[in-house]
Amino acid sequence: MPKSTYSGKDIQVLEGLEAVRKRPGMYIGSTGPKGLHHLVYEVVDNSVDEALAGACTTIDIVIHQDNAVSVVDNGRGIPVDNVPKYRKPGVEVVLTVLHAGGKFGGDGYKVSGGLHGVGVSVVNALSKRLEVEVKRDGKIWTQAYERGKPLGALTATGKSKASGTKVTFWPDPDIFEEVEFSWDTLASRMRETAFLNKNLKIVLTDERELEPRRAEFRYSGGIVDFVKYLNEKREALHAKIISFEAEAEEGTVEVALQWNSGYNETVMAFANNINTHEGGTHLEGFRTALTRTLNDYARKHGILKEKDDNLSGEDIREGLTAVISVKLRDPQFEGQTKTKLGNTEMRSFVQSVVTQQLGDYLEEHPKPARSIVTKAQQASKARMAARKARELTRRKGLLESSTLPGKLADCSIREAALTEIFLVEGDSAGGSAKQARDRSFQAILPLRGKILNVEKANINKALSSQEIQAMITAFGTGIAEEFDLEQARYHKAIIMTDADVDGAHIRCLILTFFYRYMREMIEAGYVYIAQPPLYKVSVGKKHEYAYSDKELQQALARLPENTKYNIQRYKGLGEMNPEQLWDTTMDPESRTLLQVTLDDALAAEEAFVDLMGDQVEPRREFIQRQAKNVRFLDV
Ligand code: 0RA
Repeated sequence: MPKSTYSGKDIQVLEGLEAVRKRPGMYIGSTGPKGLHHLVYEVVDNSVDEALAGACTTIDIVIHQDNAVSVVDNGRGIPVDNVPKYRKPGVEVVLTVLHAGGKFGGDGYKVSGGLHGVGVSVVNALSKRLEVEVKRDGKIWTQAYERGKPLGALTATGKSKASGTKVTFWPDPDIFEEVEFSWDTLASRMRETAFLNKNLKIVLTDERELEPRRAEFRYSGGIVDFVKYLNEKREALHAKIISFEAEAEEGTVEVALQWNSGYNETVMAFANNINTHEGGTHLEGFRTALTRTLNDYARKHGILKEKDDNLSGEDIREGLTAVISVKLRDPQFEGQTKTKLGNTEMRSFVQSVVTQQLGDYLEEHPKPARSIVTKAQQASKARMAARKARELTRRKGLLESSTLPGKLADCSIREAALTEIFLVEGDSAGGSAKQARDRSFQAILPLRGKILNVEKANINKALSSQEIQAMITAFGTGIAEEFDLEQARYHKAIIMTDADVDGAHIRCLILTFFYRYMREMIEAGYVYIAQPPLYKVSVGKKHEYAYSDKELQQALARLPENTKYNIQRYKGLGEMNPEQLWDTTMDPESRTLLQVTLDDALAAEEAFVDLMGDQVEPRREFIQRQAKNVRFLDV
């Protein structure tokens, strides 16, 4: 009798994929929209690795009508010959063995680390169906899987002179909360990927629309085009983007930068194409070099006098838009979200490259050099004035019994991890919220009307706004360079505004403030948006709340036929009595909170500039683009 060909290796493989299905969060972060989109990134990253190896020029991504996604590349194709250890074709190993993706590759720079690089096998495990087609060695090879298990062997089904891989997968509805891909999320990620891989063509097609939507991303300028794009809607301080690159034993570094006349710093750092949100050694090297080089230049040319203090890093980075991209062989990712580069050799490498090349640039371009230094000097003056003003407020505060804002109704518990603060639009809703709250752990800060748009103001002006001062003192963290997350007095800051246009505007203003001055609060997951109900459906004495139009339809559909009902549409928080406000929006047992994330830094940055910036045209375009998603408008 022939022995079974089923080996211990097969059992290990099945156990591996079972583990992924049991705890998907461990592999893709979540089973919400973020995790769902991660499936696409995982496959695309494998294609990008082919591009990094110089073997792939085009990646095609198609969202199909049934929310299946295809990723097609013209790389080398996943190897089809048997892997001795598994006695199975490379394709099957890559698709069923955890972390097998890079095993056959050379030792080039790979997209890997953090949640990335978990392997295509994870996508396979979390798909109700997956089909792979490989063109390689003159043939077309195909295989299909269900929930990670092969339905048959890899088979040659045709001939082709081309090479490449096509993966089509149907995310498993048993795993994901909702299987619905977002065009905006995918498009913005693919644009970013294209910026980071000069000349790589990425085409995204959405077949769910009557008229398929298509976008093509290909940038011959790479990260220079990235900076151009980020600064497009801003007024540049110098016309040409400064850029340089270098390669050495440590790896490669590319930098592109341009200052604009605004007040914000937009510096994005990547390591092996991964957005290192938490920064790391490459960013530290960049910052140190930037500060030193500009101060040296300013002194050498007498723009800074002997008696003057050095310009601070923050002053120098005011209005700076920059992209730093390093590639290295063995990236170490650290930090809470594994997006902080840890390789120490990158600090000195980036620092010396930037010091050298930025120094040369400044010497060769005296006009932009002077504008940049002058702008930093102005920032420095404004910051000093702001600091004085702040010290004054603090001292004044000390003379009073408490430094907390008068309008704040604080909670009694002092343990920050257990407490929350509601930022409420208007004094009247603030009043209801104060009555409704559980005062032991919920604090209320009413904000009057439209708070200052910090996108259009420098730090000095921002700090002189009363509402902004109130928020800062209430949170206890300080801002900008003095920001300290540890000092946060609450671990939930919940924005609670009306469900109308003004409410949306105020929410946007508050988010802009967080984004520009307390981004770490968002990164730490401390910022939330309250979800008041939109409707109340009453039948006799009973009632039910609906939080969306869909929920309203569902609630109505549940009613027995010919039932008389009444629908109340809530426009303002003030229309609810305190008890209703508690039940629907504030009670942790029954409420829904939306956690604000910085998932997509690029999309966030864009949206903030579009919505809150100086120019009207981008805002109009944004609104027109989003018009189809608008549920209702108040007139
Ligand atoms: C393993 C080894 C090699 C390439 C790949 C996997 C590969 C995986 C994916 C996933 C999507 N597209 C892909 N393209 C390639 C190296 C191949 C070689 O050395 O010839």
